[in-house]
Amino acid sequence: MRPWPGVLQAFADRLPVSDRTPPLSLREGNTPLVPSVSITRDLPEVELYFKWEGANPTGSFKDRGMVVAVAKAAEAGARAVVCASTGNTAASAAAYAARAGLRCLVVLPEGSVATGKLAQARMHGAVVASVPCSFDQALQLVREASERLHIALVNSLNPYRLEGQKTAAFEILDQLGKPPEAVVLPVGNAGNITAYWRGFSEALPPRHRPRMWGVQAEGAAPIVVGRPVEHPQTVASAIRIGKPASWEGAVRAASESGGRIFAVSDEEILHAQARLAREEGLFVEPASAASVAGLLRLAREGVGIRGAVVAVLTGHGLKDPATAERTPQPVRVEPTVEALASLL
Ligand code: AN7
Repeated sequence: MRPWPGVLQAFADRLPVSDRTPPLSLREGNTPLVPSVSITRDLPEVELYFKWEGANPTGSFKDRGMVVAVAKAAEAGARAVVCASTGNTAASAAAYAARAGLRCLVVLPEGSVATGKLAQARMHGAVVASVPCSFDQALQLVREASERLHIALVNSLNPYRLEGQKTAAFEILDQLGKPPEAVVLPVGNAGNITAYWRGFSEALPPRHRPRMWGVQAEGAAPIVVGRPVEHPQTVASAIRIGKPASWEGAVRAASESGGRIFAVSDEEILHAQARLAREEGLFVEPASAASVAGLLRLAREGVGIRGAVVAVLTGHGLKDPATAERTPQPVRVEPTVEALASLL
């Protein structure tokens, strides 16, 4: 087996790269497509798979697009990159900037970023600015800053991000050996659903493309309610976004594919997260569990679902260890076998 080279090299023929693009790679992509062993039983006519994007180098799907965006920034002679982030974009930007020898400025909404993501940005040497505003305001701020300070913007407004992220669709087709009937994924800034739809549209003729189901959190569901949400609220901090940058891309993906964008409650998200961890062995962060929560909601509503369905698990649970606080505390016992036996 040849070693996996990473997204830039593996998909060079389908990405806007050339001989002049630096060969940046943390061996991102090629993430497992894991068959469901338990949740699939709730969906009798469905073959359910999880696209496990938490297996990427920084623990989220952002690495696919970030490697392209940072390599192109380096190719263009940039010395620094900047992004606003609910956390994962920042962690990924910091890692790839470190590897490429670029400076990195990340702008985070104060108090809204999970501990693990913040730790990543700091460890990778990014300059971390915490601003007392929402993610949406932070994104507006970095748009202006990138123009005035001449530093490369690596949010998904950067077209190279979505180009890189579309590669997950190519991998799913390869791993499944056929197009799935549907793909379900969380929607925050709406870049990922836009990118998946682009990938499937490039790879498949119209009638073979999967339905795209995008899931928002009820307290942060601007696309579902049809207008921006000024104070988005949800336990899933990664998708606490009130004015998605790729709003139209998400709407188009859902409508052209015969899918839809809908919302689930925080309770449904946490329930799905617990089931993934306890029944499937997959610890995902809350935002990622929205995909499975959405699928279970569709099943309850009696939406006819059959065939191969892929739920995208966008980020690793270790990024947001606070969610484990809801589970039983460790039990303090004496260091004896008898004490352990009494626990079982
Ligand atoms: C785990 O890092 O927006 O709909 O700034 O971290 O493409 O935004 C993260 C988003 C889903 C939503 N799952 O994807 C950021 C950021 C996880 C995420 C999403 C995010 P988009």
